Amino acid sequence: MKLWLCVAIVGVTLVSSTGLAAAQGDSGPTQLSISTPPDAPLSFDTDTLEATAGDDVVVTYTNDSSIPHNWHLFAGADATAPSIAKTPLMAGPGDVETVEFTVPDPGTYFYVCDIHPNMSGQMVVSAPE
Ligand SMILES: [Cu+2]
Repeated sequence: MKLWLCVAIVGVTLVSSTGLAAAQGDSGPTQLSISTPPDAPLSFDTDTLEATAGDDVVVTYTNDSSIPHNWHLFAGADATAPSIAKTPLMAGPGDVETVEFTVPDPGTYFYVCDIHPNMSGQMVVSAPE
């Protein structure tokens, strides 16, 4: 009985993940990368990320500095707007965190490190072609 239940759970999991992959197309979510370099420990390596509205994206943040940081995206021009997505604070160096979300409507969205307001940039979202 226990074995049968296990098989049923695995089967349901396989079916649901296959369905999800099909809905997103074969290529899966769009991958975006951002980091803090060791020689500029209070900055992001880019102040602009580009994305397409409606895409599923995975943002991978790599902290190569020795200072804790994160990456936090807001639904507006600054950090007073509602939060869209963020990675946990982390210790670095070499720590990697990812966050997955659906890209909002076309526009320009603010991102920042929650503990260093000078570490900021913008995600520029364009309409799908
Ligand atoms: Cu920081």
